[in-house]
Amino acid sequence: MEKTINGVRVNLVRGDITRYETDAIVNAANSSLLGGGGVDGAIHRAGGPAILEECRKIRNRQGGCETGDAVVTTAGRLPAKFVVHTVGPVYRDGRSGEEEQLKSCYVRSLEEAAAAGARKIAFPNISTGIYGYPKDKAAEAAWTAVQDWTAGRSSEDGETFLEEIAFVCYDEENERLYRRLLERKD
Ligand code: AR6
Repeated sequence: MEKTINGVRVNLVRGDITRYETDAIVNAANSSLLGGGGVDGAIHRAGGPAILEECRKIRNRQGGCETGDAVVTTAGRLPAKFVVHTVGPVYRDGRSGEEEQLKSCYVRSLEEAAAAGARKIAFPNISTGIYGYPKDKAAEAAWTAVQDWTAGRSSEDGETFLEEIAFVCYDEENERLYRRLLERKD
């Protein structure tokens, strides 16, 4: 399904993010930037070694990526131009700053993608796999962060750089949760 918020098209799709045609694909990475399982593994496998090569350079330069922050690399063989690697929080009890960190992942990814010149960006459901963030709470945080960021951009600049933000859900539950949020009148 599709919805326009603050002048930006928001697309909700179910599937494998590595196959999604966009400018920037967001990776749910870890602070080492050296790869892992889940969507991180899938992106490195599909994109090839050029991604890891750039990740190593960033690591040498700045020692990795902190939770809530984001860095940009090539997308290698993927259809996208860039991969934005962000590091979601590991969910503990919901009172350890997880929500702010997760929102920061979305905001920093949007900022980095914008700086790289992307007009379209696709997000996986950051932290909701191996990092154990409850899917309903994560979807709510993601949606709020994206709404707030697009609202801020459009009021400052008159128009946003972005054409499309896609939420690419791998599982049925996430797709259902995002659908409910997009259908909500707010
Ligand atoms: N396309 C879209 N979404 C996917 C794909 C895919 N190909 N594969 C999995 N997902 P996770 P995290 C969904 O575990 O929780 C890695 O080892 C998945 O169903 O990939 O942020 C990193 O290196 C889930 O909804 O990321 C870190 O160490 C969502 O992507 C750690 O996992 C996120 O699940 C990060 O954990």
